[in-house]
Amino acid sequence: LVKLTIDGVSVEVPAGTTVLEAAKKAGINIPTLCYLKDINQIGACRMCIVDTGARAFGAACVLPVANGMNVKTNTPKIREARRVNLELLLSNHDKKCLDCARNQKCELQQMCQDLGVDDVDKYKGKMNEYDIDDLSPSIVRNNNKCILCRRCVAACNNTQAVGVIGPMGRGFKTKIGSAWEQPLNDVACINCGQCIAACPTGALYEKDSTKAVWDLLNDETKTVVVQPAPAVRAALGEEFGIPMGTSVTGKMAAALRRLGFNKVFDTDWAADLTIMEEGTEFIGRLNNGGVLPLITSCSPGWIKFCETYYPDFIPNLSSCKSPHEMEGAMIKSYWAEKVGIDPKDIKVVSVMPCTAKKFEAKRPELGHNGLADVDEVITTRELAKMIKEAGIDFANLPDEDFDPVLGESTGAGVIFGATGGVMEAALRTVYEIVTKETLDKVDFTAVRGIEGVKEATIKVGDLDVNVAVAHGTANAAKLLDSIRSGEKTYHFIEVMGCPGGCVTGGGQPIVSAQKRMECDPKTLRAAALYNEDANKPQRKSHENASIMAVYKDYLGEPNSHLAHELLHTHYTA
Ligand code: HC1
Ligand code: SF4
Repeated sequence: LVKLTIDGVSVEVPAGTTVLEAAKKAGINIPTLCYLKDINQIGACRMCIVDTGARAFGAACVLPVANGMNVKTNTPKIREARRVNLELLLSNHDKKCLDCARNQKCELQQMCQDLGVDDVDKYKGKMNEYDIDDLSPSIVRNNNKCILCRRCVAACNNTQAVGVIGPMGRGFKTKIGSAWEQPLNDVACINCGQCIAACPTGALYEKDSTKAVWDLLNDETKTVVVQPAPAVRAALGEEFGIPMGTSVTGKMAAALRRLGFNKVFDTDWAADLTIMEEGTEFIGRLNNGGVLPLITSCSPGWIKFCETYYPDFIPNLSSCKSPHEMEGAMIKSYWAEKVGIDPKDIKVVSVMPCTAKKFEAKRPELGHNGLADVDEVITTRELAKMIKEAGIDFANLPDEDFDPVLGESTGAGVIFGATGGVMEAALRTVYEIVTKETLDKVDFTAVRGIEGVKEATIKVGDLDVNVAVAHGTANAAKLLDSIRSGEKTYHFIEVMGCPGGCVTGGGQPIVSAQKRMECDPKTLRAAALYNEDANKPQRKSHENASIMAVYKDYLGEPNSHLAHELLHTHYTA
């Protein structure tokens, strides 16, 4: 352990700890802007400067602790230097906070307030003026709000191994953009939104769909049906001051009903349906010498990554549509028929933790009879915005249920939202179908947790099934490389495009860099889902009575001709 003093407080921390982390341990928050734990640690913005008695101030985020170090984080000189830093950033920042997507959640705004910046125009002068890039179906980039911290660049490059954005130009003309100044829509962006999650300001945000959804809700000729994704319930409460890690399923259903949706269904139902389809596909590939490993296909960012960067793995992808697309297809076929509504008059809105789902919903192959399976996608953040706009007192709502039958799910559907959840849900069903035995323990803990790549060997009857789980496309790339090189062989793989899985998708409530030092949203939000799963009366997809009834009355068998027509798709290299 290393012993040092920070602002007169003595601290003991392991060697290699940064001064920033050591200070946090001592209850001292050093301001940061470019720092993002485990993602961007470059000491560039100079907001975290501290005085160690050395000739120059050091950047605490990259400064390792040393024995006997005496650190001052809060001297008049340091405070003044930080204020000047902020004032210089503001001199080239558009400062239109009132209509900014990040108003009240902006780290720059918060810091100006915390550090007492009282003249935002102190260094008024020439400013860059950039066009807003809003051609992507998922992501909007507004460089007028960019502070060049490079957190988005690190997320895109390192966490996602995509690297389609980076700094360009020099000096005053430096900006973040794509090669040849192309819009994001014209480069190989996978729409994951991890750049948004990393951005401290309003330079990156999702393409707004709330206006389109309000219009649908006001259209009396349409039946508007909503379905929230598994991960939304694990984080929506955060937008209303409810602690991270609290699942708000019942309040969410109540809020959706109060917003005026005609039916409040649940993507978790289709997650159970996905397990029936994908589990059957897996057993079929095992028995018939099909292409293995089978790789899950729920995450549209991952799908685009595979299509773009690893097209040789396309035959490995499950042909299953993602659950919310399946739900949309079933709403516009099975349910429409049941209630006697023309599918043309039904509009399906998905609430997703994901920005790539906006892109996915527009894929022309994801529809039936000329109708898209899903009409609009809003993120968890956009849903929170709509709830606030409607004046709904979310925190005090009663718990309500989803509507039957496309709102009835098992615990297996719930855990889809966390990395490893789809694999665990599939194993619960595949095991029982293959062995015809009841599982003693449905928890497959080996595939839980936030390790980048998880592996397990599961005995299913006579067969040792090798499974792997990767989250974040950089981890997926590592996993695929190990298969390509012949180093690893697997039967079944789950990939989710975002680190942590959907719970920390690009459409989830923003967690500031300071908060990420205190807790890990990946773990806390996942715990909310595992807890909900543990308390569900049914925890295996094949025990979902409404799914079984739909097979009996409508689809026939899993992977039937009709199931293929409605619930499966193909991919393009
Ligand atoms: Fe996901 Fe999925 S789990 S992809 O991670 O398979 O977004 O939550 O809705 O469709 O069910 C996201 C989450 C979500 C789908 C499901
Ligand atoms: Fe990169 Fe994902 Fe952002 Fe696209 S959406 S720029 S792939 S981080």
